[in-house]
Amino acid sequence: MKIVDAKVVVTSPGRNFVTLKLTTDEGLTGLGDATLNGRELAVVSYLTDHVAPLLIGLDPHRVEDTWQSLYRGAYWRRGPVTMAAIAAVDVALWDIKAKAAGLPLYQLLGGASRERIGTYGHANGRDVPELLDSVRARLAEGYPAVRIQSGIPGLKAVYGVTDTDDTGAAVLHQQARPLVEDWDTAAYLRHVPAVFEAVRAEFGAELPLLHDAHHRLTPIQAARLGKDLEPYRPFWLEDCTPAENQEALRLVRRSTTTPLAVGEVFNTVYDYQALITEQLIDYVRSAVTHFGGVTPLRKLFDFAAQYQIRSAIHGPEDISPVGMAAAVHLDLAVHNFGIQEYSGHSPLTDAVFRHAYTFTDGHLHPGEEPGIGVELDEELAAAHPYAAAYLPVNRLHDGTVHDW
Ligand code: KDG
Ligand code: MG
Repeated sequence: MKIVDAKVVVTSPGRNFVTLKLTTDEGLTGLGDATLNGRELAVVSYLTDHVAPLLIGLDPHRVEDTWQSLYRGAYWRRGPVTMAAIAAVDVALWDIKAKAAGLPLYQLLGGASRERIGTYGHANGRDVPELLDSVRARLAEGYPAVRIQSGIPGLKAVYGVTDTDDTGAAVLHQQARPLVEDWDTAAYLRHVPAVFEAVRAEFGAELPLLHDAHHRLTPIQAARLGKDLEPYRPFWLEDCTPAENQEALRLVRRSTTTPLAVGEVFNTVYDYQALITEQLIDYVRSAVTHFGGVTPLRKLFDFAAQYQIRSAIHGPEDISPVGMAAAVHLDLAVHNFGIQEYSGHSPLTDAVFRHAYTFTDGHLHPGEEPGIGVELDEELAAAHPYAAAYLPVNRLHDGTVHDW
């Protein structure tokens, strides 16, 4: 079997998605997600100009070899653009291989290690009463665990709150310039423990509660927050410090027993090396889409498993249903699965990407269709063309740019 066509489809059924579609001489097709939120067209160029021509004529069964040749052959390794492009190829090849075998992808990854996949949903509110309503809504939808994000007194626009709608889904900013949010770490650190206290008082001790600090704190601030949250037993504190500095988590880890999750902006295993071998974290959060695909993410999970660290694949709305499907197959197969982030997609997005995975009672299952189980409606995709959109930037009260 040979690859005869490699096509990149960009569509915006409410937000931008980049999809690679490979076709073989036997008529089999494979899909891969290459969406890099806010920088989509850079990956489109990487794929169309530099990768697609190399794929024509290759045997699609050679998944590992193709991955290695794209990773090592470029010489310029790593980075989100490169790794999103390689991820799309990797997932499309796994999709073809599994279709050729007549099996859902999870069977090729070792088969099911569990019956279904536990998720967490997003609850958010501009203030505590609104957040409590949002938690109630997620529980009514069946979510077994909830990420809580709240507005901060004195701040106008805050991550996870003002950029989300009442279903917890992130709202797209389709505009030529990024939205500006504001930030005050001291106000945040004062407020978050009170938010946890209110949610625990309303929903009890058992509900798993997560929180995302979105890379905004210094190590000592993160240590303070971890300690302050301990009485409320969070499921995890996510991305407490900027991701580039692995050493920061040594200080945080020494100071708190609050479990730590990181990795949504990581691209390779090298970003995790010290974090895993020194057991500084509890969950690895990379997405199939940004980590180079199923092939390296599976290796990461096996590495993490040696240190009792669990998977928690990144799953916001900017991961397309193609990336989500790949994640759900991997979740079902790996032994050290922890939890899957899941917000779902709009009905229009689900129509563009018809998928076999299901979400029932707060749990996902990849379904039994051969491959990853996603079909792209190219006509509908073309009816919703790319629209420039940016993630927000964050500024302190004096105008200084802060991590978003
Ligand atoms: O594109 C940025 C989002 O993927 C990110 O802000 C979502 O932090 C996020 C999460 O945990 O889902
Ligand atoms: Mg996050």
